[in-house]
Formats: sequence, structure tokens, C-alpha cells
Amino acid sequence: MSAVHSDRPSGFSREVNFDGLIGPTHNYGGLAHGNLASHRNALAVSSPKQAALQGLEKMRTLIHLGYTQGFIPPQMRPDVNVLRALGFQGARNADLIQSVAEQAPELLAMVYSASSMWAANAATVTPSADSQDGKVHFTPANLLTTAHRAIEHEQTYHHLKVIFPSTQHFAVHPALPSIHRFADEGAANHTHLTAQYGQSGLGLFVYGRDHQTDLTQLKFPARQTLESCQALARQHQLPPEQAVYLQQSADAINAGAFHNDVVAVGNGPVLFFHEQAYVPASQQNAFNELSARMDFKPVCVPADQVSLEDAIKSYLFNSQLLAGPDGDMNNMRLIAPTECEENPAVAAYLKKLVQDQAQPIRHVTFVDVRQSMSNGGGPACLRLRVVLSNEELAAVNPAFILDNQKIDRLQDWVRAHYREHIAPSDLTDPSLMEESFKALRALSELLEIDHLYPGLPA
Ligand code: SUG
Repeated sequence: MSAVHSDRPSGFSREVNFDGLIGPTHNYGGLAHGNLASHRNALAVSSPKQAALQGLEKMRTLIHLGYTQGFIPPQMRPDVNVLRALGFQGARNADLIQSVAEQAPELLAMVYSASSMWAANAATVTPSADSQDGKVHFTPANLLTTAHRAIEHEQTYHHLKVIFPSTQHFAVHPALPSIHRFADEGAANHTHLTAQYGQSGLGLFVYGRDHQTDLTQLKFPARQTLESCQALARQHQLPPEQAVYLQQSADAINAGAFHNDVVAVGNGPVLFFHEQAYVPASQQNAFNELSARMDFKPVCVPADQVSLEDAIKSYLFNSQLLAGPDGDMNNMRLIAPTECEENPAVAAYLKKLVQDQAQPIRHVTFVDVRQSMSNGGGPACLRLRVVLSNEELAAVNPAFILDNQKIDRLQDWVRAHYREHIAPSDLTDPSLMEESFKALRALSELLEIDHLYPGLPA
């Protein structure tokens, strides 16, 4: 494909993964209907300390492999502003938590959830090579399907503005209106396909429903709509001929694929996906369009080799699919959850896959993110991908780009401030709130950013 624009920033472009730094209140609330792991582990005891350390080790793994790695800070939790907006009162925030614990304890999990860790749902991102104004576009996802996630987007917007401050290079939009028809879950359902980073490519938007979908065939919510995808493409100034829409199958949603990235992952010209991920007619149309416009390389995993059930249990498709650190699209690596190693069908498939020279996935690295996995979030859920040119990378707030020393410092911060365990009953104890706020104040100091948490009580 030829580049649509000629006045793009020149030089090398790469994909930067910005991982969600797992917050101090990580817990298992059982809040996400249709997410089987969240349901299975509802009300289990979590380990926020382990969770955050696992997440940071994953980031370190990517740095060791030669990639540029960034992060997005955790959100302020508990979100006391939401509780006050809901009419709860208390002279001090500790009294506020106390009164919620007495009147509506079930709401505590909603405002304590550390769900912003799953940065693949933070926003949809369009690279500058694809947008007509030549900026990188971000739209925080409204996440309106679940209550604990619907409260994320305002803080996400603020954090994206802090991380990507240059209005010359970046356009950060507010979330789409929180209207059922415009339900949006962000980059988990969007893939930027391109021959090479920095070149103009195609936006592949996957959705679960549109305004005509017969919802009675769905056991679980379809969290992304066609209408939201179309709105995102418009907002990001993606030329219509560069947008491709593809519908998830009811089978996949009903089996627990609450986001597309539970049954597919793409990068460069490659889409690695499960045979039952999509509505067959929609798949045929979309793949025809993709093939007509680029050298599209689909890699289909057949159901008789990996069942939908095994794929969802192991989170095979929630692996990060990475080009070589130099951008080599023929030398790709999967960063897969350790659960894939332990699932016999998936392990056997992966062994065969990397030996198959006809496709570009050459390596697999397994990472342990079990604390996040137990809430339905694998390696790919934990990161937001942003393709950046040299010039754009230089415009990113450097506090959010990591090296080994910074990871060490963040791990020390986690060890100093995070609990070993959180049980559901701990959410009623205001001291958990005090500890969380103290940790976030310390993070602001560590990063030397005084406006990281404008709503954080002093
Ligand atoms: O939205 N889990 C998240 C997991 C998100 C995974 N992200 C991607 N697939 N990109 C969700 O379902 C569970 C929270 C709880 O139950 O405590 C939760 O929100």
C-alpha cells in the first residue's frame, strides 16, 4: 500500500506498549458478566502486591527483548467522587466509606476496582500515518457495559493528556457519549493493520452488535457496537476506505469472548484468530476488503486443534503479538500467558506454529500475570499500543517511558505501599482507602508530577 500522506514525520516508527500499572486496590469483585474468569474468581482473596509486581516484570521482559515500553498510572480508587455524586455523605472520606458499607456495601467493589489496569480498554488509538490531520488520535473508551468500568473514562482522559501532552502531535478526545448504541471498549476491539509501522494502513474494527442485532441469541453482553466503531473512525479522521468492520460471532461471545482480543490478536499485516471468532459472512467480506487493500496475512487457528473453550481458558489470543524490535514483520513474537504452556492443546499448537515457516510468528515468550488473568486480563489486556515516530516519541511525557532502573523504583514503591492480600470484607475498612491514596501521592512524587491525581484528597 502506498502512504496516503506525504508530509508525515520521517524516520523510524515503532509500536510502544503502554501497560496499565496495577493499582493498590486490585481485588476480585466478580463484576464482569460474561467474563468467565471474573465470575469464577468472584470474591476470592487477591494479592495486589503480586499483581503489580507481575505486571512490572512483564514490562521488564519487553525491555529486555529490545522494545520501548511505557505505562499508564493506576486510577484513584476508591473513587470517592462517584460515591458523593450518588448521594452518599460523610464529613471525612472515612465516614463516607463507612456509610456506604452500611447502606450499600455492594457498591464498594465498583469504586475500589483496579480495572483501569486493562489498558487495552483505556482507549482506541489511530496512528498519525492513518489520520487525515497527521496526529495520533486517542478516544478513551466509555466502557458503559459494566458499572465499575464506566467510571474510568474521565481519569483515563486526564492521564492520556498528561502522557501525551503535545497538541501538535496528539489529539486526545473525550469518550463517546455513554449511550447504549455507542458502547465502546477501546483498543481491545481495534487493530491497526499495516505493512510497516509509520506507513498508512487499515483500521480493523470488531463489534459484537449493531442496532439491528437480535440480542436474544446472546447469553452475555456484546460490549462493542458497530455504531461506536464508526464514530471512532470519524472522530479519528480515518478515511472511510481505510476502515474495515467485522462482527464477532455469537458463539464466541457466548463462550466468554467479551472482547475481540480474547479470540484474536493482530499486528502489522497479520491477524492471528480463532476459527469461530467471527460471523462467517462478515469475516468473508472483511477479509476480502483487507486482502484487496493490503498484503493481508490471516493466521487462523482451527477449532479442531484448539477449541474455543481451550482458547478462552488459556487466553492464547490474549498474547501480545510483536514485530521484531527493529519492526521486522516476518520475525514476530507472541508474549503469551503461562496458562498457554500448561494447556496441552494450546502448548502443542504453539510448538507447531513457530516451526511453520509459512507464517511470521517465530517465537513465544511466556509471562506470569496470574493475578490479572484471574480477573480475565491477559498480557494483551494489560497494554495499550501506540505507534509512534521518533518525533512523536520525543513528545511523550518521559516520566511514562520505562527503563530497568525506573522499573526497580516502581517495584520498590509497590513493595512499600501495597497489601499482600485483599479479601472482599477489607473494602469496608477505610484504612485501605487511606493506604491507596497514600500510595498514589507517593507515585506522584516519584514521577515528579503534581497534577497526576487532581481529585486526590490531600
Ligand atoms: O472488563 N475484568 C475486565 C477484564 C478486561 C480484559 N481486557 C481485555 N480483554 N482487553 C473486564 O471484564 C473484572 C473485575 C472484577 O470482577 O473484579 C474485570 O473488570
